[in-house]
Amino acid sequence: MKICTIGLGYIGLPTSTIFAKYGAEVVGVDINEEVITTLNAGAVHISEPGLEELVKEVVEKGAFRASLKPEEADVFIIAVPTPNKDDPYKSCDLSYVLQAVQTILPYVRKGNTIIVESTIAPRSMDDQVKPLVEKEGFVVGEDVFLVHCPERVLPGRILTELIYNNRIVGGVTPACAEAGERVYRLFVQGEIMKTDAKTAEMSKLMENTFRDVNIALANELAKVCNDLGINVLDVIQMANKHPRVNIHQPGPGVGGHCLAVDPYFIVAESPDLTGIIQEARNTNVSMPHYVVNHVKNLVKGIDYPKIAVFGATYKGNIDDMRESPAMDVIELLEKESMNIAVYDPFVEQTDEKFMTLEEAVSGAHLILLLTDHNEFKEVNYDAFTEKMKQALVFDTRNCIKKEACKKMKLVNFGNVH
Ligand code: SAJ
Repeated sequence: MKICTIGLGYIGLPTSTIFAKYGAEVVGVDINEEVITTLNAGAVHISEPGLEELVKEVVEKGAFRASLKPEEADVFIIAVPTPNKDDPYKSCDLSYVLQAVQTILPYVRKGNTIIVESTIAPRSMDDQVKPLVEKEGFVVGEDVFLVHCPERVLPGRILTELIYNNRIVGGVTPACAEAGERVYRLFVQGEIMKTDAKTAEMSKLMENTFRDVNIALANELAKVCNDLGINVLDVIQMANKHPRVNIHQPGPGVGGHCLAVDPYFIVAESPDLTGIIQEARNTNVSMPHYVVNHVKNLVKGIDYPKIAVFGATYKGNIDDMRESPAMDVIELLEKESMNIAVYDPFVEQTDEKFMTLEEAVSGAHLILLLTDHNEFKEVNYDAFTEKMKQALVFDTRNCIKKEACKKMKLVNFGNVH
């Protein structure tokens, strides 16, 4: 089977190389020339556990190569970004997907399958992608098979989850779903669930919305508990002993290119029917401000306090800063005339705010932990007390152990009130 993938980012590259490992001939297409050169040399431009080794392996065995131009293939897979549009409801910007479809159409032949993996608004396949393919004279479901197969992998565990997660294969017609299943059978060991395209679109969006709404509930609970002088972390621990309750973790907000983006795609389609989703988004978006208000209290009375920020990425143990709430907190703190020193072992120190651990804590009035990297869970915070002007940590992720802070005052969402 020859596969041509469009987009070699966080999803397109791991998907392409897994297909290549499991026997397909894969040509991966991207518009970035540097990405193409890097990959063809067997190196990677994104960090994900195991990916570099896999790219090297499939390039060396000649199963994968990167190119600026698409080629004829049996299967085309589109994995390009779908950001929010700059409109009041932040609707789904489908332009990169539609552009990718246009780019491959000259290479599409009868019998080919076209798969969109990018996360898309409900009805995009039926209402927007299908007409483009029909315009070329193809009958969808007979000549060309059109499928939406949303990716559902967790950054940091992509290569494992690609193989073992259950997979939704949404065909524009039942024959399209059959064709999609044949493609993913090559390596997927989870269940392959066949459905129609619009059900697949909505299922994917709702998975991330479910998580966003649940995190919002935890964040709202944190605010209420702090207001009433109750330890929210104890409350969550107690409540989660109930067999059917699973309250999520409060934190400085929700980031990444999925949870902070996808719920709006549903809202934009049905604004009058999505009160809960909208309110959850607002709650999560409010969290950086909430954290900053607590920081202001913790350093009250200090002129130009130095804040050592631990972590800038949107979650732990990855290098991705997209929609990171930590970056929002940093920006807000700077507006409050504070001296911000950021340490993140996963981020290249390109900006003068980013520095080494030593430099960040030296002379600081507060360590503000915003990302739960493993390294931050293992540090001995007491070792910093002499270097700091004030021995104080605010752990917004509840990940620092009490034993690491015997001399240092440890504040978290449970006791910040
Ligand atoms: N977060 C909290 N509290 C929690 C859990 C998470 O504040 O209890 C925060 C994280 O710190 C982070 C954000 O939420 O800022 C999102 O992180 P995440 O680990 O929940 O998810 P993502 O965005 O890395 O990946 C999600 C996954 N979706 C679900 O778990 C339902 C993944 O399976 C999807 O493939 C991915 O979105 C995607 O691409 O859509």
